[in-house]
Amino acid sequence: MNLTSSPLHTGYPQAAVKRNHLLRFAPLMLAGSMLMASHGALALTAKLGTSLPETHPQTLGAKKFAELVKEKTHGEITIQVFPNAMLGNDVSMTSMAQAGTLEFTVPSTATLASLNDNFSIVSLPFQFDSEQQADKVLDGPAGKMLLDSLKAKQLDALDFWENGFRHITNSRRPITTLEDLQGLKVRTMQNNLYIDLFNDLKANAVPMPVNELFTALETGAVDGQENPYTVIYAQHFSDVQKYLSKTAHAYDALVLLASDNFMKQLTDAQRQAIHEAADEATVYERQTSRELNSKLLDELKQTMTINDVPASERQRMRDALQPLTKRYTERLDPAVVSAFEQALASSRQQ
Ligand code: EAX
Repeated sequence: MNLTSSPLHTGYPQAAVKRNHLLRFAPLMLAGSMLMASHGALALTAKLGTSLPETHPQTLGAKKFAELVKEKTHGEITIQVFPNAMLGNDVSMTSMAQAGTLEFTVPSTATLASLNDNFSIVSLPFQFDSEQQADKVLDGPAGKMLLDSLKAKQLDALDFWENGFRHITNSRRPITTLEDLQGLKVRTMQNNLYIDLFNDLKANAVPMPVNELFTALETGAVDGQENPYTVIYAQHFSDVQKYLSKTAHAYDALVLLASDNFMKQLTDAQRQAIHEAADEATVYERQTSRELNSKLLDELKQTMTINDVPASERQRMRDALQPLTKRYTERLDPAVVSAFEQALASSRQQ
């Protein structure tokens, strides 16, 4: 099987050029960044970087978003999608979007916790019972508080997308009890909550970008990792991991981010078109993620030993993580915590 090709680090392309300065650029520059759109308006080229391969819903959703933006702006805005961490990893691409040197990216909420600790509330272990509950909470006032908070970080957070429930894979043994995690070197996202989560479960957390993970698993630098089935499949982790244990220990959301620097240059109509395209692409991305997550298990069973984790053991993991949940919740904005708790409670009543 063709293993995950290492991302071609082609360096990142030219910065998004500012509309009001473009006119001073040489015609050559105009040829690269600005073309006359079909009905005479000036056209802009923007770049969207994802950290996951072409086949993952994060990138499939990005391509749908780009298609919808081109259609809704009548060709005025063309978004080029660069998958597989070609432009950088979640952390570096988020910084580039803040700086205005990348127009769009789609990191995990775990990455955004470094910009605003309140995003940790999404990553709390066993926080959500289902994708539908996550949609209700994230698409409501509680989720909007998080998205709106990024305006202060030069980011226009457009929508929550889905990465999915995260499960543990490793090369040593099936995880069927809390104790099975002890001593395992587990790669985590570069996020303090995930690092603490696996250390509190007596594993050894090893944070690193997802595009470095396949090699770390292949060389045995780490024993395991945790991700939704779509990432496990798209990154070919099944080639270098024997066991997949269905812990569903956390739900991971992504956020479609626009650089505020880019959005400020646009007309109201173009911004409206981008928000509409984002909303439509969100429905598509979540649907694609759920369809794939439901059928990939059969695919992964071909090469991996897959086990359920008894509810009693998942409860023991949850109990063991209570101190972490309390510690992180106490650090967050009480208004955000209260909004999430209300949204979770009302979603359980429906
Ligand atoms: O962009 O880093 C990870 O494990 C995440 O699942 C993913 O890459 C989100």
